[in-house]
Amino acid sequence: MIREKVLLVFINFENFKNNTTKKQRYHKTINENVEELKNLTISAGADVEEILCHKQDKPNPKYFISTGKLEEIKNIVDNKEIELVIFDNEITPTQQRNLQLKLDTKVLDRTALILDIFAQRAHSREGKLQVELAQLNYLLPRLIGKGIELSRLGGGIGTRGPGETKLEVDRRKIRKRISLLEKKIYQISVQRDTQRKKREEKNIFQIALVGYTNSGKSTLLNATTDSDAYVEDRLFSTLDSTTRKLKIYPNSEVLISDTVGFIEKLPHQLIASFKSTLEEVKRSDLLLLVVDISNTDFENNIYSVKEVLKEIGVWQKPVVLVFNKIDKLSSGELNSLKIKYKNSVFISALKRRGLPELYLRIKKIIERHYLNIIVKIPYNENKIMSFIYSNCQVLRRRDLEDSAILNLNVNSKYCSILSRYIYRGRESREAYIG
Ligand SMILES: Nc1nc2c(ncn2[C@@H]2O[C@H](COP(=O)(O)OP(=O)(O)OP(=O)(O)O)[C@@H](O)[C@H]2O)c(=O)[nH]1
Ligand SMILES: [Mg+2]
Repeated sequence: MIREKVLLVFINFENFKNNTTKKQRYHKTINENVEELKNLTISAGADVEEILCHKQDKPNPKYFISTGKLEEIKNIVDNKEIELVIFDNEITPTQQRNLQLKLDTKVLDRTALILDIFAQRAHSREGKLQVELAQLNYLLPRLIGKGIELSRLGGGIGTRGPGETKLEVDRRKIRKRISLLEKKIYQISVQRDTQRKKREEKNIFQIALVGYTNSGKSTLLNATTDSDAYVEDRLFSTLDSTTRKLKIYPNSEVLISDTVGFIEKLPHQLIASFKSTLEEVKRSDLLLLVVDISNTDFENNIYSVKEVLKEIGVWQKPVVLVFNKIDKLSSGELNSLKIKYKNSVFISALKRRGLPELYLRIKKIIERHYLNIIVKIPYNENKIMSFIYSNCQVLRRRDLEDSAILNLNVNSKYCSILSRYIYRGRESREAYIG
């Protein structure tokens, strides 16, 4: 495969700062931004030839970048035979078109780059449909008027996914395709919902692995379930969700799911299209937020993940911060982080270190999730009796003349259903033990 030669452009509308200041606390420093866009470009299969950082007061309406700097870019493009210019900033469809005409080369922004990586990684039918939907939603406003003639610019980054011919069809056809894709994705999600409902009815405890891309979620899934999910040192290796039984509970039903990783400024088109994949996260009882502790920017990464979790409406769930890759730290560094993050778990998914502590934490949360109650059920209440046997763990049962007294472990969400059967007699413990 031919690797495209890329120029990366960063424009800062404030002062450049290499250190994180209070104001920038939750934004990457320019160096970290450069590093991340570089990694994204490499993950997309291209070579970074040149990087250009520029400070500007405000965006130029026509070209986004100032005209002086544009000339400099034009020279670099011509001299180094650059085939693709990627802006870290979001540029408007009109600016993108003007830049392409002026530079006579392909121009993309960070969103388009991420969409391209997703298009390359999508293998399942659902994944492909979701990425195509996100790409078409991104392309639609870019097809105004004359449209961008991507086909003229050949293949490579930004042209994968919906084929060339699709890009040339008019907006009406694209809209039609979008609604067809939405329908297909909906149909798949309905099938998946049925499976999920079965799990929910069975009172299965579900854990979801969430975190920044490349933090080690799939490695942790493999370590905790003896499976072999795809792992690689690149961004967005996983797109589809995988669900497995947790090893520490081989005979009971505790499931753990791995899913797509997040990134700062994750394109909203992607979040919208991956709704059904992210449903796994929405339905879970516990989130393990996996953090690559060896990444100097891990605190910002946690913040970005929280932002996405808020956006999909799951930030209220119990969350455990799982700091991964501790094998890459010195014991001094590790100890000071352990003091700072007292309630977190520190592991190395790769070297299988710290897993017993993680299991202990999960067990405690599961125990809290299930309440131990004693109920008295009259024999003629068949419905509630069968509900109990299919949804609760029956620890002990004592049969009386007209009813049974049961000691149950119940998912807290079912307590309201059972509340009127709670056996409150002063002798309840003895009655049950009796
Ligand atoms: N040193 C070290 N490397 C690790 C550890 N856990 C994972 N890795 C490496 O980190 C890289 C990414 O791991 P993955 O498990 O694919 O990460 P992920 O979070 O699933 O990534 P995406 O699916 O791309 O979002 C791989 O090269 C892993 O071998 C660890 O504990 N220590
Ligand atoms: Mg993964």
